[in-house]
Amino acid sequence: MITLHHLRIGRSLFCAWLLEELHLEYELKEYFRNPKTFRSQDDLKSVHPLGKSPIIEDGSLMLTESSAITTYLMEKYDSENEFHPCREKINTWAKYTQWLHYPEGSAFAPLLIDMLLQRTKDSSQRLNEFSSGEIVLHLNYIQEELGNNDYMLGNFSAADISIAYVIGVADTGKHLAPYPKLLEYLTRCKNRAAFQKAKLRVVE
Ligand SMILES: N[C@@H](CCC(=O)N[C@@H](CS)C(=O)NCC(=O)O)C(=O)O
Repeated sequence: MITLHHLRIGRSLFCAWLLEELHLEYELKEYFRNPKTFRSQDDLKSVHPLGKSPIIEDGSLMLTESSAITTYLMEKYDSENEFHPCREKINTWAKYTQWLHYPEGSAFAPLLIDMLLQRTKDSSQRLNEFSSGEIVLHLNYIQEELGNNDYMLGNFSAADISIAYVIGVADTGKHLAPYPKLLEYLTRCKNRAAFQKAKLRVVE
């Protein structure tokens, strides 16, 4: 059975969401952040040297990085291509891959900087200018690309789990007011039965 190592609060909820979409059974192991630093603690670091979640174990495999975990789960458990396009449809597959990696690779960094600035009440002008400009750039891009579709590729795919995570972070940072379509998208994603199931089990 798969084990999901979940640091409260964090993005491993989104990994649980994918496991629920796939109807996979999983054992959940929970960890808590240091209340002062908000970082992970020795218990998670004893599982993996980075001490960052999500981490999954599946048999002898231990895997980190949300997008790599998604790719692995798709390869192993989505043989009917319900949640990811097959590689023969190379252009659709390439766009799927872009949306899968874009949140961690590009869109999350300015949101993280902004989160840290808000949390520490730091007012570094340079960081503020960088993060606010980049956040607008990325949110405009995602909303534009979503267009009138329900999901990034039209139908729901595992890449939506990556995008919904980053849109959720933008929502927490109070950046979504000018982006009604992204707010609707986030609600649509979170209303999925599998997300609701994951949320009941994986406490944020
Ligand atoms: N790029 C990694 C990021 C993992 C990560 O930073 N996870 C956060 C939780 S959302 C974490 O474990 N933070 C604890 C720490 O860095 O001390 C991924 O996509 O899985």
